[in-house]
Amino acid sequence: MALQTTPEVGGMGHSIKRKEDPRFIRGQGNYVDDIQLPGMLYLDIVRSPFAHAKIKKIDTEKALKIPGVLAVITGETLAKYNLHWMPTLMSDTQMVLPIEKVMYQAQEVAGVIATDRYTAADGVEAVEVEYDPLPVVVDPFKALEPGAPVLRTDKKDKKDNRIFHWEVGDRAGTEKAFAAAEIVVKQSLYLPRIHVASIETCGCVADFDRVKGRLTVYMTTQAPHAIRTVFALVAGHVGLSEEKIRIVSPDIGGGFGGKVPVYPGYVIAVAASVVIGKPVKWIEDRMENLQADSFARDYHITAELAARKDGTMTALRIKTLADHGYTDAAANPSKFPAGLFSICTGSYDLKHAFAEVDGVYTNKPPGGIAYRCSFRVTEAVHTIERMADVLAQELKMDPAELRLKNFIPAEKFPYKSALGWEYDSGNYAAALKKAMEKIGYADLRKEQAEKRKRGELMGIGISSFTESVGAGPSKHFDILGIKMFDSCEIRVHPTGKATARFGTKSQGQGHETTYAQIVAEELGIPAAHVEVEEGDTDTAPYGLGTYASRSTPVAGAAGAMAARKIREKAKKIAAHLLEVGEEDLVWEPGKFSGKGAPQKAKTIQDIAFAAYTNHPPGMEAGLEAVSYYDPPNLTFPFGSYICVVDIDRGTGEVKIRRFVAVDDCGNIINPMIVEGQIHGGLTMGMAPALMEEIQYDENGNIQGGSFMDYLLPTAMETPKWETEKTVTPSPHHPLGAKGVGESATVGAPPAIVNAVVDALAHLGVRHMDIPITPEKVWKILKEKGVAA
Ligand code: MCN
Ligand code: CUM
Repeated sequence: MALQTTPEVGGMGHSIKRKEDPRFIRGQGNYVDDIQLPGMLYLDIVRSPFAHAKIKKIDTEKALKIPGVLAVITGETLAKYNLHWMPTLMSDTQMVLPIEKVMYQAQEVAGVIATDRYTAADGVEAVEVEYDPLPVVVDPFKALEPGAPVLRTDKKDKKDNRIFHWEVGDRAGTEKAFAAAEIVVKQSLYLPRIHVASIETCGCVADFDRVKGRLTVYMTTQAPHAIRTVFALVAGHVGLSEEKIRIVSPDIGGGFGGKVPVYPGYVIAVAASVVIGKPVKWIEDRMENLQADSFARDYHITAELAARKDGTMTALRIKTLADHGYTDAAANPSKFPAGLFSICTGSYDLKHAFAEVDGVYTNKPPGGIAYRCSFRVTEAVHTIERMADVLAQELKMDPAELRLKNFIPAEKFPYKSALGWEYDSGNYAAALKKAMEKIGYADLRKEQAEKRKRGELMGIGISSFTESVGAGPSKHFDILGIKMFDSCEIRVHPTGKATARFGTKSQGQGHETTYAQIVAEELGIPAAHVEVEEGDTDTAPYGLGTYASRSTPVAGAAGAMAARKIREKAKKIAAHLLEVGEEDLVWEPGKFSGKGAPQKAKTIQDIAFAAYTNHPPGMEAGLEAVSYYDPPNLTFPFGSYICVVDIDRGTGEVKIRRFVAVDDCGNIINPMIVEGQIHGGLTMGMAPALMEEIQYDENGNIQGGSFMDYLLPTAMETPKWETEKTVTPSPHHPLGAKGVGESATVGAPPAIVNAVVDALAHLGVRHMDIPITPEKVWKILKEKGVAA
């Protein structure tokens, strides 16, 4: 895209430095835990050591005797206000605090309110709870067996542990295609439970003002407006009505989806503040964050891919068991219990597909999908990109050749997929070819063949993913009935500077910079003079928040549309000032001039001043606009990643030697920020591919509840990422942009797995589940007799 604005204005395409960084780099960010209010109390939470147990007794006496402990809140306390249960985003129900039984290890059992954090922790130690252990269901397959203990005894009609059955596609047509197939490959895959580990854990400061009857909650939320509405719906009956609630998301130290759900801790803090009339702070520690907050994945998948002998894919069939823990608290759009899993046909021109997903209750923490993914796209992409390689291996075909053969051709866009999506634009072959060229694909294959002769293990893996991000359109996407649009309000001040407010909330993505660039692009006001605000429900227009890489596709579009409304008004003012007709005006970023008379021009700053000092008779003063944008479609960013690995035959360690990522997110607002998103995303894709997993033993004890067992990559394990791009604009987005925030996390894992399997393929290895730990690899090497 040609640059329209100068670097000083800094519109689209300029890598201007992030406005937020001076405060972040200097440690001057304002996070929830930085907030100190007069008289503030602290909440700490008693948690269950058992995964499933009856609560016989909660004895608070000793705790209440500790000087500084003011109250112990239990399920019984909340039940008085009917606040002991709350709805989840998937219209299931979740305990705030239990009365009868606990359903997973680390579940909230009681809240202790004290004058400082340490006393609150002492209070937690002193609360005595008597439990009576119940049979634990950990395995989702066993949970569905007849005779399995029914977990949700609170649901009177519930006779089993199935949450939902969901299916999509043409079952009969797909079966026919499979029956007629020349070749069928089948593979089971497991994407384990993982957990985002943002630098900042979750927390809030709830501040109820008894005089005004007003509740302010500073909290780590990616969706402040939606949270305000949920609070009003849940607590309206105790007097918290929506205009009396203010949610403020200050700076957020990483969200990655984990800060979308409502956690019991927030509700307990709010209830405590309302009852006591003082501000109450609750901040999770790292182990609480890992053990009790929303998880991701936990998908048990069986996939079948049908093809012709020449490698043409003909049909895809997928069956999935989704472990949601004790309640379905997934952050999904309401009508999509399996999120956007139906993007599983990926980048391929598949005529027939059918997918089904069953959601299951187990004794694990609730949730689903919170880990840098657009509602289960990660699981879908992993499946199809793995299956493409399984098929290539079966046919002894090069995996790049197989992909190039099956890609949806560039001229077929907009493309209607077998499972119902309309892909907006794409050029998949161009991205893969670019990646192959950059990495030197042909030479690497030669090197691999030579190394194999010498017994060295080297593999090359490809992933050509398609993402679907930016929910709405609101006709398909809603959360608890709230339509998924987003918003922007721009005010241009008399001196030509602007304030722009959005319904989203940055957690590190750089919105203060990129949104300012959108306004700069559309109005020519330098990005440096556009102040961006988000996250305060008292000031920002209503929006659905930041997740599913929707900020650019939806709120960014709203920004462009609001700016265009301002430009329309500015044009009328310019015509008045220049004494010409509107039709005789030409716009270039930052000014209107007369047709054929460029010396007669009025800058946006001149016009802004006039809007308050000399506006045309009959026109309202001021220069402001608001837009609520409902996108006509999702955007479909894509890319091709190629990974080269070397495997140590002595230790089984996988070393990523090279990783080339070619991404296409349409027109780019800030190339440097996009590159940063991709670097971070790739590291966050490598993590589950090689390291991260949360397991439970048969008693439901978590086996990854601290950083001692839950491994995160550091700079040491992170390779040098090599990034490239192609640009295929979105035809429906006002700026031609697509989202990019999750692309790399979605695209990277299968490239890494495919590389490892490729290194071991000649030994008869066809698939490996993530995380690919040295131990797993070493066991294979040992078994095949090649361990050094
Ligand atoms: N961008 C751009 N040009 C494009 C697309 C995006 O310049 N064509 C810029 C945007 O303006 C924005 C950034 O890239 O500054 C990401 O934009 P977008 O793809 O719209 O994603 P969101 O802003 O909606 O961010 C959400 C996404 C998600 S869902 C997760 S999870 C994730 C991710 O962003 N969490 C993050 N990246 C993260 N990065 C940080 N630092 N912290 C997180 O918690
Ligand atoms: Cu699923 S993580 Mo992001 O969509 O906030």
